[in-house]
Amino acid sequence: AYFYEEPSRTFGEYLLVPGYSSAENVPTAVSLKTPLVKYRKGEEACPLEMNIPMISAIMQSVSGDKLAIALAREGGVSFIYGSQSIENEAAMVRRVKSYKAGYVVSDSNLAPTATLHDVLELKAHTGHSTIAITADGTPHGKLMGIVASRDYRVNHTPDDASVTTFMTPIEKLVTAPENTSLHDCNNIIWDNKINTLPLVDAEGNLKYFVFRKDYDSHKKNVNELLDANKSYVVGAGINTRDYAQRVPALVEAGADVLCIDSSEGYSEWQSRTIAWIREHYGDTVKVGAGNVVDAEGFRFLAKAGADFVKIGIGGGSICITRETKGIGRGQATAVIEVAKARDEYYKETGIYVPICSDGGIVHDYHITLALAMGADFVMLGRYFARFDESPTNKVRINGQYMKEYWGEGSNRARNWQRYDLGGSTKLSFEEGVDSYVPYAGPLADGVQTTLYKVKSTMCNCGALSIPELQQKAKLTVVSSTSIVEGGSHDVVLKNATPNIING
Ligand code: MZP
Repeated sequence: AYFYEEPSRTFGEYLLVPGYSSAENVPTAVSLKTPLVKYRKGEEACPLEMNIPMISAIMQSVSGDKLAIALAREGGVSFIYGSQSIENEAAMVRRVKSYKAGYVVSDSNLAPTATLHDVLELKAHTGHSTIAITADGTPHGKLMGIVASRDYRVNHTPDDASVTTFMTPIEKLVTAPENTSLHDCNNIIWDNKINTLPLVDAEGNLKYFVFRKDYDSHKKNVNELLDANKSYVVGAGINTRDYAQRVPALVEAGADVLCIDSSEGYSEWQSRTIAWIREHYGDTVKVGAGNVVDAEGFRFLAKAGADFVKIGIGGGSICITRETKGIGRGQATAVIEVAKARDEYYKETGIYVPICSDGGIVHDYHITLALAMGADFVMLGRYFARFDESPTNKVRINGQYMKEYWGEGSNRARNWQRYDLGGSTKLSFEEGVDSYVPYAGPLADGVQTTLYKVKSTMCNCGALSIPELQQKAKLTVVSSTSIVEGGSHDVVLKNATPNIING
């Protein structure tokens, strides 16, 4: 047997040591752009990039079409779960792809006293987040006004975290009650010489924006302003059994990227699946593979032609693989080793194969650590399951709102293919649990808060981009005593809420 000299470690055992921050190191200047699929040295741009380094787990309790739309709006990508019939999975992909953020209505359909609610009525059945009002109701008509729900801003300014930052061109923040008529909105905008009027509800919470008529008038047409010809990017999970049927259906439905979903990716089944895709689609169909936890596993999948490689065995919050089978590796050690292998492979071949740290992100700062250790992006299950948009029930337990969250290896998901080792005997023992996670509201709010923290930490490390963070980060292993020191200690907390899992 081979014995590793060092124990394998996980994120909670590391901290970042700050570097020099210049005056330029402010969160709004940080870019979180990252490649999703492989590219060759010298190529102008990676064929598929993300604006934020987050993808959602290929799980029944996480990645349905609703969550996929919400995450795509934030600049990330969901992978629709594959543990369902081919038809249902393809239908989910199709729903995401056919979703349009913008919707154009004719000014003549609106009375001069029309309120925002009247406009929103028009879009209620379509679910669009942006309404443009043009003189003739076509995207090319004269723009009369734009109404956007609060998540609009993230489509257009993905790096902004606050309303005031969003409205940089104006000097003062003017808000109006959400039932102000559009006509009055325009007067307020005009009187105050502002571009954007946030509308708030009775409690003062931001609800919608109304934009000045000529807002973004440099844009060619309204179509462009509404991201209308573009659909959201969405991924989909596949397995190593029915790929000859599932892949064509997902490609036909419009999936932008696929990923082989397996707890153990260093296998002949994965290379056969990728080879089949290359034989039938060449490089036009992008497919990630995994999961692996060492350099050997990475090299195997990179050579097999994977577009990205996922890292992680046994670290997922709902995972009991390590307890059941005794396999796995501390997530931090796995990421560090695979990142080194990715860089070496790039030097040797000129091909950059992005890597994804999958599972085990408990605190927001774990994302920053994973990126600093070399991950190009992270995959999260528990994190996304907590939001409104995840497909599971919201329930009240002991006075607290919770969302259900179960593993793909649990009896509830019965996704035995994910744990399949081939051969005729099907695996049927559980490797995952069925659980609750504390409800955390809308995805947009959660993701923006998380990423603001990530950007702030990056600034503390003197980094304005993920590659710069990877180059400049200084990481230290911490002792168990200093981990205790890192939380509040030796004080009695005023608002301590017992028995709540950390969100
Ligand atoms: P987490 O974000 O909840 O910590 O982990 C999510 C990851 O756990 C998934 O992306 C997947 O790799 C893994 N997973 C999903 N189901 C199971 C299971 O039932 C599992 N064991 O380990």
